[in-house]
Amino acid sequence: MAFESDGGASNPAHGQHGNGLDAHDRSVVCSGVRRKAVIAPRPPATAGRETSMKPRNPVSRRVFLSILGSASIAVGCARSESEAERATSKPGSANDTARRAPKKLSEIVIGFSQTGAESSWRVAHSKSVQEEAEKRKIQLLFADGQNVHNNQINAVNGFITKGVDIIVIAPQESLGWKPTLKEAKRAGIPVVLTSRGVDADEDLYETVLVADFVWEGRQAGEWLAKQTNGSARIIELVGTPAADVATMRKAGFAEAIAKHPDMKIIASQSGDFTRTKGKAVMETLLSAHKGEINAVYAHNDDMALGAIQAIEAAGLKPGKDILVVSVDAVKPAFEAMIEGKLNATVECSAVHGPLLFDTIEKIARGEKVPKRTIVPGKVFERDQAAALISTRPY
Ligand code: GYE
Repeated sequence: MAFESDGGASNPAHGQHGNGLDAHDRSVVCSGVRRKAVIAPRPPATAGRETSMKPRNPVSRRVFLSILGSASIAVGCARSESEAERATSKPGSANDTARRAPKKLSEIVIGFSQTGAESSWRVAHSKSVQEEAEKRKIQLLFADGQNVHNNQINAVNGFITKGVDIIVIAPQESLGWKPTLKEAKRAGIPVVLTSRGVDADEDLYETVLVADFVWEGRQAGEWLAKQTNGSARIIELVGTPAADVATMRKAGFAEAIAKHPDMKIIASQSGDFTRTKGKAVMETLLSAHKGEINAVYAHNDDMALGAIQAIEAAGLKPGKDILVVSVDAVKPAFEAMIEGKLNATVECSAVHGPLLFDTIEKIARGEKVPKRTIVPGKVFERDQAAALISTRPY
């Protein structure tokens, strides 16, 4: 595929919202002059499929259309796919990626399938992506999967049918993506994964932007080992079991505590990355294991915050009677650390927007991007919280 760069000469004064223009006949204002930009049609993924860029539901569509400055007009506004290319770009096997028309960055449309809004981390992640799209004046269609795998599959299939230029997926579950990714590949639409990975061949997506989830689990385990001198009876609050992040945070933690025979996981149960479920699970486990528990490892801050409520409701002191360590480093976790209720959190950056759009722009310019980019994190302890809370970006 090939896109053209804007040369960064966009003019925010001309920004529009919800234009709902057709792919074959989209007008853009170039340097104050209204012109017809010929945007070549994309070859359909399947015969008879809709190729129009017109949203089915214009209300749900977030449009950030960039209007170009003069520098980019010369190279961008009037380029189109040649007839010859059109004739040869027909759907084929997954290896047969369709040829795509050159486009300016301001003309590309990104379909973003988000997991949902299960945690403070996720809300911050969505915000970061949406704000960056707006900043760069790139159109972003946002689909909230509401934590239902099939919603995400349907959203991505819809993006393919609409003919978006790039698909971004923050997958709730790692399995079940292969047919949809193959379909995207067949349609020549690059796929970028953010926040979690999928269980599929690497050639079915361009790149994945994630943290080192095993490292995060290991950090939590090592921190707890140090605090307890290698002796603890632990409740593990697991994230969404079908997500790679949960499996990996579990594995990293297990690896760290395996070196300490007196560190035992009494119970390991999913709280689905939510505060409500974290609380409910912890309530049950506190009464099932009365007097036994002295540590909680939660795969995210939200579940830890729910567990803290349950511990308090049981008349115990979180952070003291029961040590609590989790992952994410969201602001509410810093507040809980300041209150002495959470002991430590392992940072997993939610600010993916700038990196994501740098990556998208590289892909759009035809540059190679690494298959995997690891967003680094660090461990924050209770004592550091008061000094650092104002610096937290999410
Ligand atoms: O840690 C958690 C969430 O996929 C890295 O998902 C993400 C995780 C994050 O809801 O809070």
